[in-house]
Amino acid sequence: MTDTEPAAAVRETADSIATMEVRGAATIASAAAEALAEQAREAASAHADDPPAFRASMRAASRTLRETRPTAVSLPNALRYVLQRMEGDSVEALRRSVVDASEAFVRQLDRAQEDLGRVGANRLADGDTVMTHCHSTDALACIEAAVEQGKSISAVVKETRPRQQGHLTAEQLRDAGVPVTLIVDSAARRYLDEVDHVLVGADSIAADGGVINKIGTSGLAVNARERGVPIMTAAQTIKLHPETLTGHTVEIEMRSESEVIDADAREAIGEVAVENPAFDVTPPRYMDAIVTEQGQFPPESIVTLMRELFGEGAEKPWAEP
Ligand code: RUB
Repeated sequence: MTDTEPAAAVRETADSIATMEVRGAATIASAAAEALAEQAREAASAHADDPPAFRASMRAASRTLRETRPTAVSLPNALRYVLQRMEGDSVEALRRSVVDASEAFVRQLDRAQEDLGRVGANRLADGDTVMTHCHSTDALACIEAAVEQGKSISAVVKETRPRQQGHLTAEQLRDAGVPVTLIVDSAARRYLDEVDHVLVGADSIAADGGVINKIGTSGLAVNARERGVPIMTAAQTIKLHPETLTGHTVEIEMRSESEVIDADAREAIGEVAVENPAFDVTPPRYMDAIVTEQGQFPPESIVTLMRELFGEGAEKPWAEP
C-alpha cells in the first residue's frame, strides 16, 4: 500500500457498493464506516511512524468509497463522522480514534433504526395494510416494531423494477410473519384503495423536505395523495443531506441500461435510447411525514433538524488540505 492507495478491504467494499451487492442507504453507510476501520488498521502498519501519510491514506480511502454511488448521502455522512473524529499525534492514536469512531457510528446507526422503528410503528394501527416500495431497512423497522407491539399488519409489496428489490422486502416481511401480496409496479394505483399507508425509505432528504428515494417513489406518492392514502418516509437523520442547506442539489445516479434490458432484447429492439435513473425526488407536498429516530416531522420542517445537526452546511474532510 502506497501513501494514497486504499487497503484491499476498501477496494472490495467500494466494488460491492458499486455493483449493489451492498445496497440500501443505511447498509452502505455502515459498510463504508467499517471499511475505514480496516483502512486504519492497514495504514497503521504501512505508515507506523508517519502520521501525515496515515491521514492522507484515510482521506484517499474515503474518496474511493465516496465515488461509488452519488445519491445516498448516508455514505458521505458516514465518512464525515469517522474522519472528523480522527485525532492524535501518533499513528497508534490516530488508528484507535478511527476504529472507535467507526464502531460508534455503526452502533448509533443500529440504535437509530430501532428508535425510528418505534416512532413509525405508532403510526400503524392493528389490522393495517401497508404498501412498500423497494427495500428499505428503515421502513421495515417500522413494520417489524408494529408487529412486536402485537399489531397485525399486512403488506402489499411493489416489486420495484428494474432490480426487483421488492423481493427482498417480501422475503423479510414474510419472515417477520407479515402476510405479503407482491405486485408489479404498474398495479400500485389499483391496490392503493386496499391499503391504509404507503411506507418508503430515503436515500437523501433535502433541506426543502424533498425525499430522494428509489425511482418510482414520486409517482407512488402522487397516486397515494390522489387516493387519500397517507404516505410516510422512514429515514434516520443520517439521510439528511447537509449540502442542500447551501443550495446544492442532490445528484441522481444513472445506472447501466443492462439493468433494464438484456442483450437479446437490446438487439431485437434496435437503435433506441435506454435510460436508467436509480432515484427520483418526491416534493414535500406529497409526503405526509418523515419518521426519524428523533420523532416524526412534517417534511417542510425538516430543515430545522438539519440545521441543528449539521450547522449551516457540510465539511469535506476527505479533501486534500
Ligand atoms: C435503495 C432505496 C432504499 C433507501 C433506504 O436503493 O432506495 O429505499 O436506500 O434504504 P438501492 P435503508 O437498492 O439502489 O440501494 O432504509 O435500508 O437505508
